[in-house]
Amino acid sequence: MALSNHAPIPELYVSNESAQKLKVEAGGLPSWDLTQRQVCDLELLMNGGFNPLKGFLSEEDYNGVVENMRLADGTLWPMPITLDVNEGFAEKIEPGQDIALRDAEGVILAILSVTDKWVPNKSNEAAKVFGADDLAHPAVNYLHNTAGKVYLGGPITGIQQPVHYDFKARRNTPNELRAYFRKLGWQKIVAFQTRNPLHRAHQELTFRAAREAQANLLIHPTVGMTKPGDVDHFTRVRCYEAVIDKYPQSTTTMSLLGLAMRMGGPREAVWHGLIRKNHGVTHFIVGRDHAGPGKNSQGQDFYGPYDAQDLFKKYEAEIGVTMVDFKHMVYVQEKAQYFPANEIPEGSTVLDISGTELRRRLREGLDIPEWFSFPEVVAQLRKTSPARDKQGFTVFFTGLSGSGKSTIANALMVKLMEMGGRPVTLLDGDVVRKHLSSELGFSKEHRDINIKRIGYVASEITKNGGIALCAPIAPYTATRRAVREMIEAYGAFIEVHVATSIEECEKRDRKGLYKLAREGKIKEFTGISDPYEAPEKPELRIDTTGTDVDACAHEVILKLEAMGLIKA
Ligand code: PPS
Repeated sequence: MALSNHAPIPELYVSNESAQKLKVEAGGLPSWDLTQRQVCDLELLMNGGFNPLKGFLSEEDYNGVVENMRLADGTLWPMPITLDVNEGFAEKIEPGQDIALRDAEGVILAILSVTDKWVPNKSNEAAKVFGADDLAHPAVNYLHNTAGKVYLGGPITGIQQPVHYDFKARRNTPNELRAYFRKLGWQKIVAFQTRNPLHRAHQELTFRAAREAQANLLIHPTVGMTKPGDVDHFTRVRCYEAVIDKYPQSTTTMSLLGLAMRMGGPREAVWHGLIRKNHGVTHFIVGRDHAGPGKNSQGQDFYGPYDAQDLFKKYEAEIGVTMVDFKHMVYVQEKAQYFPANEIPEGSTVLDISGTELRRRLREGLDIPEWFSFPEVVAQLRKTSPARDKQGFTVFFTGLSGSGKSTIANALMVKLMEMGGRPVTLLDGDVVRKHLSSELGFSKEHRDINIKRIGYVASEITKNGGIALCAPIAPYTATRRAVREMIEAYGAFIEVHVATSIEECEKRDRKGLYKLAREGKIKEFTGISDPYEAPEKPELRIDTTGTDVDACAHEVILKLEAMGLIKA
């Protein structure tokens, strides 16, 4: 029976009393520490956001969902909600067993009664659910590189909600929203899903949608996991709060949804519709490229711009939510007003700023016009994306022992300190080995641990707006790439290959180590008895042969200037 948007929706929680008892009993069960994404999924399973699911999918339901978007009983459900675990854990678990599901702090949130255990065909899942087995898709990358190899399925007994310390008052369960709508007598509600800050085009679009549907408006942003590289949710919520009072209070409300998005385009739009239905919504806005993951490995869009609308429309009756479709909104200068892209008056001047252009303007501290966004929103965004010359960054020198890395890094440090403005930290190879990595040797495994420690410290410095200068040998390409990824989440990473030849390094032999290495008295010595994989495309390559240190450090300064990281 279809639920009215006011009636309560079934939850998977047990009563408070039973929860206390269960929690004690669950202490003795095998337990699984949930990943961040699994905590998001579990919360929506337990509070009815994923109704009619009663737990993590069984193998039969999973196959149906992957192959034709339906559970085994024929119910429409487009997204596999599975509990992925590693092989080591899976070996110890058999169907029929109960397991305790814990959050990152070890709190028991639920019990899973395992009915199914199987090894999924991930390539098939990627191709069917996301349209391509291509690692450029964030959910496909997650599936292959983060998710465990084995899936466990079965019903859930909910013990308690995951604890959120952030924006508590803005988070609502489906039943809380339903009760709110009931109290206010809202019959028609149009929801707007977003993972981005709201700019004027979004406001215009949501206004128009509410007007067209003659409905109240629910701004329903996702604050679980979104696309890697998105504006963090703390900043986004501050932006939403800055905009919400520009809406009429009597017909608009905002609530945060702790959903872990998959960026699955068309299938995701259908899923979003079902989730909103559970939250008591009657209409849902599906815009251009809804939940789009960006470009594939061939540089093309994964989905067509209106594929999501087409699929939603096809299943609209079954979803039980009316789609409000919207074309991309653009600003028409002469009218000083926003129009859907297909309704632009002839001969008018259209203004638009893409997401990429917005990020560039924020990075470079350039103007963001008022027709595009609200000054309060821009101010929040500028706080988290200061201009490039105010952001943290890391200069990572790599090269053979004695190539001149430390010497150039020291000279560079002095020059940057002379300029002032940001704190500078030098993580020199030798110094790190003394203070951070004193127990490590020079095997590949130990070198990798050493470099990842340096990368972690440098990423923290970069995140907090400082400059990290690193000068280890760092002989392995893959490890350097991992460090780059850690740092680029927060700021620029400049790899400088100090490409002084092995002959020159050995000739200098400032520490006498090459001689000992040749005599076999030092084992695994880089360049002599251990490999060095030279970077193929570093931001800068310097050969110190015949060039003085000052000139080398100056080359780095010029590079930093060209990248906008320092101002002359
Ligand atoms: S690594 O590979 O990045 O972890 O190495 P790193 O931490 O930079 O340490 C290199 C310094 O340790 C000294 N040393 C050796 N280097 C290479 N191979 C072997 N087996 C070795 N044993 C000791 C050497 O002095 C390096 O210092 P630099 O400043 O590079 O000359």
